[in-house]
Amino acid sequence: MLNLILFGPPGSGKGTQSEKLIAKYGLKHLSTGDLLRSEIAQKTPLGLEAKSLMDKGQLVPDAVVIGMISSALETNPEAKGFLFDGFPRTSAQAEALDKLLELKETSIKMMLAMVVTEEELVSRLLKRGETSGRSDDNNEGVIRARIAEYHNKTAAVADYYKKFDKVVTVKGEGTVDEIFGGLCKEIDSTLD
Ligand code: B4P
Repeated sequence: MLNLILFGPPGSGKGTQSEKLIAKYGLKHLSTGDLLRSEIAQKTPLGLEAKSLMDKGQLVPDAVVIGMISSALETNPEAKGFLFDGFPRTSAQAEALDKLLELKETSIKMMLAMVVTEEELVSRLLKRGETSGRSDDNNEGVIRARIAEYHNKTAAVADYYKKFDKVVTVKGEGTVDEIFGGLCKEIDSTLD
């Protein structure tokens, strides 16, 4: 199985690049952000709890997202591989993911970490907020809180995978196609 993590701060292009990567490599896309927004749209109790945290720019509890990923892995037994987008976001999530994959006798092949400056992140997210209807995108204070959560809790996830020599950094600024080219080059080099 080809299991990849697409990693980076909010607005680094994870969702954008995921669409292209799953099409090229035939992977199943697992985005915890998308799964949470689907719960919110259906007004489930989990969605209501998540919305109040997401609207403040905070992460939702580990147990909630680990549970969602666990059931998504169970419901896709035929997948050739998974692209994890926006997950894991804490060290506890990373450890849980390793255990879940071990049960399926597989593991993470590589973490692709996209690098983008903070000002570019804020500008992209404010721009998306003009049209997306996402309440976490239309307020600069909330966007900066999300970036702070990334530095406080999520950046350490890259250190976790560095211990296993699984992290490659990729430039996350430029055109969408240029960035996609950089990601594919790294993935293809592990498939040889
Ligand atoms: P996510 O849905 O994961 O969203 P995100 O990090 O904000 O954005 P993403 O990185 O996917 O956006 P993209 O760059 O593609 O998380 C939302 C919230 O859910 C979190 O704050 C948290 O509360 C919660 N959550 C999710 N997962 C969690 C977890 N595991 N644990 C706990 N909580 C969790 O797009 C940004 C914009 O940039 C777009 O408008 C795009 O068009 C634009 N863009 C992309 N590439 C560009 C380029 N090259 N040039 C210019 N613009 C570009």
